[in-house]
Amino acid sequence: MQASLFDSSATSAQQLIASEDGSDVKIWPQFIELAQADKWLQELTHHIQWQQRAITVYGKRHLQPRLIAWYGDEGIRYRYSGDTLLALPWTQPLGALRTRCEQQSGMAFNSVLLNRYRDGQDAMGWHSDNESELGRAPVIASISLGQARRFDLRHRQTREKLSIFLPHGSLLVMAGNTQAYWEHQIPRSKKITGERINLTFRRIEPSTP
Ligand SMILES: O=C(O)CCC(=O)C(=O)O
Repeated sequence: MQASLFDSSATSAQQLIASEDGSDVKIWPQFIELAQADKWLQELTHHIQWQQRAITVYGKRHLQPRLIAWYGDEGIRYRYSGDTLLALPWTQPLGALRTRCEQQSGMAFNSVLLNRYRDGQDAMGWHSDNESELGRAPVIASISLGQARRFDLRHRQTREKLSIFLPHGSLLVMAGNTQAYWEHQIPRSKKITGERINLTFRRIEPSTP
């Protein structure tokens, strides 16, 4: 299912999912003004410590098909798929983006996972952001910069599917029980040649050792 009422030029919030199970997904298609989004895209492309890291999926080690980076408050770690990331210190643009996301969502984020898709061959498979250190009902604020990519959501039980393109400068917020009931992915695409950077602001529970 496409998100049919989605207006990619809107600056206000559009509700994509609001279900009885408590799932809640909203998008602000033009959250960041164009000139500023262009500036941040350049800045992050050149001044983030990008890495291609190995993870374990179904018992096999392989390189992730994209570049990633992990920044946040001192000592914040993120473990997923057999990898542990230790946060690098906040930079000025990441701090500014965090503030924008906090003001919009009313949440306090202590970390950000960055993904860099070099072209349509870079992708992210089906998953939920449901690691225990994210807490029971995590709020994830996701900024997209650069080439618009398709973002798919799939309900774990009903198999309902929803697809949208995430525009340059957009903010997507997944909240409530979204991570319990829905998976998401960025699929490969032969047609895509441009680069995209995605930032997902998160709150890691401080009690995690
Ligand atoms: O690139 C995206 O928009 C999705 C990122 C994502 O799913 C994640 O970081 O868990």
